[in-house]
Parts: sequence; C-alpha cells; structure tokens
Amino acid sequence: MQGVDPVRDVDPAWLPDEAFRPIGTRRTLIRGAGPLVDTVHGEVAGACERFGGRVERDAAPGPFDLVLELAGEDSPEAFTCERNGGCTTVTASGQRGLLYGLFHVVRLGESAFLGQRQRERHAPALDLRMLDHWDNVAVHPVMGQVERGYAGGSLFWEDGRARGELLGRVRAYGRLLAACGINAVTVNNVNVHKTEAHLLTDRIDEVADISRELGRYGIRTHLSVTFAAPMVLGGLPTADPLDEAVQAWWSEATSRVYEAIPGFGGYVVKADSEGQPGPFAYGRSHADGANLLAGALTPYNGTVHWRAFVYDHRQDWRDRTTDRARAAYDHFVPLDGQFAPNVILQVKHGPMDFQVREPVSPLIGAMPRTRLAVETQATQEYTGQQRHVCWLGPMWSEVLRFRPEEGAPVGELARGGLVAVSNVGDDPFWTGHPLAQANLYTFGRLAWQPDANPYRLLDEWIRLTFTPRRSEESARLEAGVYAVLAHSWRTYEKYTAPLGVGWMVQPDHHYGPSVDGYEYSPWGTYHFADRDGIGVDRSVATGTGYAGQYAKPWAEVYESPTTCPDELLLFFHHVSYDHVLRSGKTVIQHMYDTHFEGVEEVEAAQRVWQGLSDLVDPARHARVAERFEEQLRSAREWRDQINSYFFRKSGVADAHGRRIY
Ligand code: GCW
Repeated sequence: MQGVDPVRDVDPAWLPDEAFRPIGTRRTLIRGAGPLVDTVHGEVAGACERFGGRVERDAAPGPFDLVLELAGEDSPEAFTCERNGGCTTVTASGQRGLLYGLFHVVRLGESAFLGQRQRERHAPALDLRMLDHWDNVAVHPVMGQVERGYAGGSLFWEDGRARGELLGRVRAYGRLLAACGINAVTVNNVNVHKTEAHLLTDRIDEVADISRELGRYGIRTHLSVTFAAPMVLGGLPTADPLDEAVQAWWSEATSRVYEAIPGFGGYVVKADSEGQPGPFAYGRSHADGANLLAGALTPYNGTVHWRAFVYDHRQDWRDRTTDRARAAYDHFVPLDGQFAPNVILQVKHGPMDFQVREPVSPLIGAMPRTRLAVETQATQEYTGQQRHVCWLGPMWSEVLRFRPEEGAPVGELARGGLVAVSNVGDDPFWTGHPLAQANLYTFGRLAWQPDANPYRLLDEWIRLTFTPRRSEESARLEAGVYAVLAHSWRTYEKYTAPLGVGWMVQPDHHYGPSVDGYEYSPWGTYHFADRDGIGVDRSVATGTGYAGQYAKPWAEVYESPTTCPDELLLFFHHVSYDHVLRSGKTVIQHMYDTHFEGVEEVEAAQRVWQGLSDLVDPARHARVAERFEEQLRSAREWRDQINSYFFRKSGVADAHGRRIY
C-alpha cells in the first residue's frame, strides 16, 4: 500500500510519537558512522519532522540541546549521559550503546533537558537479553501457529513463507524491543516440526530477511533446530553426536547459515524433551549433544542455547518415587564443567513449568562451571493466557533477587543471560491483551538491570504508553493503570491453584480450572488431595528428596513445614487441611479466603478500568474492557470450583459462612 509506513502504522505501544516530543522539538547533533547510527539519526529526524526540531550530523555548527556521539568508552552496549551548560550529551563507544542511549533520553522525557545532570554510566548487567518465539511456519492443527500463543498468528511467518510484505512490522517490533533493551530473538518454536526444520538449510534466506529487519535495531537472530537435522535434512542414518559424518554435516550446514546471515546468533535446542530427539537415543550425554553444535558454531562465535527442560513426560501417576521437579538438576548437575564455552544451558526459572508460583530452580547456582541462562515465560500459558491481566514483573523480580546461597542472586548467576518466551503475535496490539505489553517491556528492562525495582519499571511503561490529552489528567490516568496492574499477579494467584501446588488447569490448552485435570496424567504434575490433606511431600526425610537439591539455607528452610514459606507450602509438603500456616490461618480457610478475595480484586480492577474510559483511546479501552469480562467470568469459575472441591473433600465449612456450592 502506498504511503503506509510499516514502522509507524502499527500500535506504537511504549513508543508513541508523543514520547519523542522532547527530542523532536529540540536541536540534536549526531556524531559517528554506521548502520545503527543511521537508525538513531532516522529516529531523531522523524521526531523533528513531527515536532519542528532540527538534527545535524558530525561537524555542524551549534548550539545543540542534545549530542549523541560515538566516542570513548569500551563496551559495545554501554553509554554515558550527562548535562552541562544547556546541552545533554550521550556518549557510547558502540553503535548499540548509542541506540540504547537514545532510548534512555526518550524515557527521561522533558527531564532530560532540564538543569544539570551528573555523568552517569549505563550498561546492561547481562549480555544476552533474549526473546524466544514459539512460532511455527505452518499452522499446527492443535496448537495453532504459535505454540502457547495468545496474540494471534505469527509475527514472522505466514502461509509457509516468510512474511515478505510484512517485514516492516518485524522492524517495528525490533524497534520496540531495542527500546526496552532486548538484543536477541529466536524466530521459531523449540518444538521443531517438519516444515520448520528446513529453516536451517533450504529456507535460511527467509530467516535472513527477518534477521536484516531486526538487525536495524541491533537485534541478533537465533534459530531453533532439531537435533535430528542430519537425518531429517541431510539424509544421514544417524544423528549421533560422536559420529564424524554428523559433525561434518553440522559444520557444513552452519557455514551456510553464516554465509546467509553474517551476524547470526546461534542455535536453540530442546533435546530429549517432550518427544523431541536428542543424544540419549545414542547413549550420549547432553554435554556430547550440546558440544556437537557448539563445535560447529565456534568459528563464528555463535552460541548454543541448550535447554535443561528434560524430564519424564510419560510418568505413571501411581509411581510415587519419580518427581518431575528433580529432573533438571538430576540430569544436568553431574555434567557441570563438561560443556564447551559457547554452550549456554537455558534453565526454566522454576523446577516445573511456569506456574503462577514455584520455587527457584535448584539448578541455578549449582553449576558454577557452566554458563546458565534463565528462561521465563512472558506468554501467559498458565497465568491467564492474555485474557486475564497478570503483570509478571514482581514474580520475575523475586526470582532474580533470590540468592540460592550466601552470595550472588539469580540475576548475577544468569551469566548466560535472561530469556523470555515471547507473548507477541500479529495481533493489532501485539500482545492480545493490551496491558500484557507491560510484561514484555518489564522483561526487557529487568534483563538490562535484574535488581531494578519492578514497580518503577511499571511506572516507566505507563508514562511512555499512555499519553494524557491534558496534562492535568495524567495523575488519574497513571494511578488508574497502575492500580489495575501492580498487584494483578498476586490477584491471579489468589483465585487459581493455592499455596504453590500448581496446575489444576484444563488439560492440553491449560486455560480455566480443572482441579484433577492433571491428577492422573503422565506429566508428573500432581497435588495428591484426599479427604485429609493436600500437597507434595518433597522433603528429604519423608518425601522425594527434592528439598535437598538446594544449598543452605534453603534446603533446611524448605525441608520443614514450619519454616517453609506459606506461598510454597504445598509445593514442598503434604499437609492436612487444618494445618496452620505461618499466617495463622488454616490451609483450608486460606483457600476459601484467597479465592473470595481474588474475585473481589478482579471486580475492583475492572471498576478502575471502567473509570478510565474518558482517558484511554477507545480501541484500547474497549479491548481491555472486553477481556475484563472474561477474566471475571473465569475468576468466578476458579473460585467456585476450587472452593467447592475442597469443601467437599474436607467437609470443613467456611468460617465466614460465605456461599460455597
Ligand atoms: O509447558 C510446556 C508447554 C509446551 C512447551 C514446553 C517447553 C514448546 O506446554 O507447549 O513446548 O513447555 O517449554 O518446551
């Protein structure tokens, strides 16, 4: 279509034009050369066109309000920012640093141009800040196109072809990601099906097209590959990692990838997990498997992200000796020190699977000689599927600040970086639920600074995203959006599975309550509720021994129900319904209370949102309002099913005599 600017004619999310007004009304000088400096120039020039300011390059005569320059410094992503004598200066040695410096100024808004500013250095704590897309090229009959995707179809793939005509949208996506600090994207699902396997070889040009667009904003492209590629694509009789022909095949395939995409980041691999092929078939270890791919990538400085999500998904529920929570630790800790330097072991932040509440995986901190990346899930598989408001910032922040033992927190131990499964699709609001954009933004900013206060990041996102029509309305607008989001994760936790026990969801699609949905299934996800009590005994003394995978002090804290934090009690212990929590309430009364409260909190949040109808643009307001209807319906269903189920099991009445069906 003529006259359509693909970067700007999509939902602007946290980069509305208005956010560029302070820059666009001023005089800017840009010093330096290179493709990302051109991107910076393009951003400032666009802002000036809209707001009447001026931008010059290199040796132009001043004065200037803003100077963005490549100089000094020593790290590719760092920048400094200061303000003296009426001029704000951002200095970076690397082009990506300059881009991040520009977005820093955008975040500062008008305040970037007021008074004096001491020189401040900004650098990301983690080198790798990545989004993994679980996108398929072909539409899967059950999963749809995006596995666990709640925002429409894929942003990258359409009809089995790269979305040539929509690459502008990919560019706009890269722009949003760079503005919150993300620097790497995996463009396809870790479950690599037949069609998608070919992205590695005969369809690499399509990946290259996407990579070029993302590269304009400093984002590297990674690809999920199947471990069986030498057989599936190369026609070899084996994929044994110690077989020389297999090694040669990977080297050759990888050299072709780098011919097509010089800045390619590397491979992501889900092996021996939920039916994906892996080294176990050949009696080889996961270190052998990961090192095979690492060897092929070494000449190009590429990395392998090898996922630690390996467990028995064909468990017999009658077997009480197997504990899925133990699996990643049991499989991988013995391999510490055996991985090549360019292998990153990618570990889910909890031992199970992105439940609303889990302890931090005991693997993190237990492999000092391995680079670990921590994987989180922005896509809300178990947290309301982007129909419920559930801002995950506080949960991620708790994980990142957790100290497995005396010493470094998770945010430092994640030397291999922070990864999130993306929550984005081809939906006009990117994330289905417009407020789910806050998860994406917060993730990027936390990956840049894992010890940041998530609530300040929420403020930042709100101020960028929501523009008041009149400045006197901004306080009501910001307070309202904040009230809707800030405690939404805890609200969601209240009306769903209690006290860390997890699941209780409908099988397969994982939306909505079903207390016994996974109770007799092969997936290793049980709550063991009976008439007397509920929970999984993972103690060393009488249970599966999982608690013993932690270092001190946590092994001891989790071992006993009297010291275990309430919110994780049923993850670690099987207790009676009248067990008294540290809060002073019984387990059953806690369940009743939280389930009533959770629904009331959704009702309250919905009212707040309704009260913002005059301040939020109509399309966004309507979309959120519609999702609130469904959230409330669903929250009531959760409340009533959980309360009824446990009332029937336990026979204990609610102390407050509220209605339980
Ligand atoms: O929880 C499971 C999801 C799968 C996903 C898997 C994984 C991509 O339900 O859909 O597969 O986790 O993380 O590999």
